[in-house]
This record gives sequence, C-alpha cells and structure tokens, in this order.
Amino acid sequence: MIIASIATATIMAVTSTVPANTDLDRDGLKDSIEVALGTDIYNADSDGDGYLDGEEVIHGYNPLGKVGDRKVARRIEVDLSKQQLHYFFNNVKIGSYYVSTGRLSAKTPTGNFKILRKVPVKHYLGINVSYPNTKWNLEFKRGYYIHSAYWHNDFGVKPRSGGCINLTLPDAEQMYQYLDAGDKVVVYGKTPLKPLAKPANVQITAKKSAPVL
Ligand SMILES: [Ca+2]
Ligand SMILES: [Ca+2]
Repeated sequence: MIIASIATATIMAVTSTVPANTDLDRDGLKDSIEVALGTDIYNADSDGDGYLDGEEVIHGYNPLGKVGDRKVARRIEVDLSKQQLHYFFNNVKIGSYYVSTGRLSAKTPTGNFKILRKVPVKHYLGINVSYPNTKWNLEFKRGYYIHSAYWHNDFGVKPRSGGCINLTLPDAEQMYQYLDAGDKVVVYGKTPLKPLAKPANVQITAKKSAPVL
C-alpha cells in the first residue's frame, strides 16, 4: 500500500506541474510552449503525421493538422533597441535571434509590415557595396529585406546595414523556411547610438546555431 501511494503521488506531481524548461517528449518544443500551443507534452508527434511537433512548428507547419497544413498565424517582431528578432506561432513566442539592423544614417523603418515576397538568392548593390550570392531574402517593405549577411559578424551588437535586417546564414535560412508571403512583420524600438555589449552566446555565420525554442 505504501508503495502504491508513493507511485500515485509521483504521477500526480508529474501531471500537475509543467516545468518551463523541460521537453518531456523530446520533440524540440519545451513543455511550456506545448501547453501554450495546445500540443501534447507527452507525445512527440501530436497529430500523428510522422513529423515531430518541434519540427513542424520551426518550419511554420501546424503540429495539430494534416501534413502540409500551414494555416497558422506566423509573426516576427524586430526590436531595434536590443538588435533581436522574435518569432511567434499563433501568438506564442517560439524563439529569438540576434540581428543587425540599419545604421543610424540608414535606419530600419519601424511599423507594421507583411512579407511581400521571398527571394532565395540576391545580389545587393550600393555605393561601395557589392554582396553577390546573398541567400534567404524576405522583402517586408519595398526595398527592405530580412536576409543573411556573410560579410560581418555584428549580430546583436551593431546596427550596420543600409536598412535591411541582417541574420546569420542558418538563422536567415530558418526564417525563410518559417515565413510565407503575407506573414506579419512588426519593427519597433530605436536604433542604438552605440554598439551593444556582445551577447555571451552570439551566433556566428559559420556555425549552425540551434534556435531558442
Ligand atoms: Ca516537447
Ligand atoms: Ca506531427
């Protein structure tokens, strides 16, 4: 009897508390996010379509729908003050990346936008600037893109673009896969006057960085 009651107490403890940072079913989504999204914290493939919940969400697919279902609300927010990008899935924040936005003389515009189009590879040309073969470009305002930048490593530190939102190569690829034309882009905050302190876990272009889920 004593053993039985201990077992019951243990089960109750597990099912009544959702620790924020654990991923009990190891599907790539933290339990706290799964609770917010309504997916099953004990089932790695909540909709049984063969794809893990985390895999589906990070690529912008519905983890509670049929294969290929992308009818979910995707949104990104770019905080100029902190040089960070946050991405949301059905109003639940999924993760964040460091960015480099427009320098003081060419600030990234603030406001509400939508992804206008996706361009896999682009050649950026300007005064004393030529960046061919730039991958993963998402236009959110005519002439302004979210894109990878292989020519610097100032993500999260220094706004230095001509108004675009720069990401590391793997982060830009992930956002490119995540977002569709029509998805919301919100830009807010103020361009920092000085470079920010280098983040401890700053992501670099050459290395595949895991998104913060
Ligand atoms: Ca999980
Ligand atoms: Ca699934």
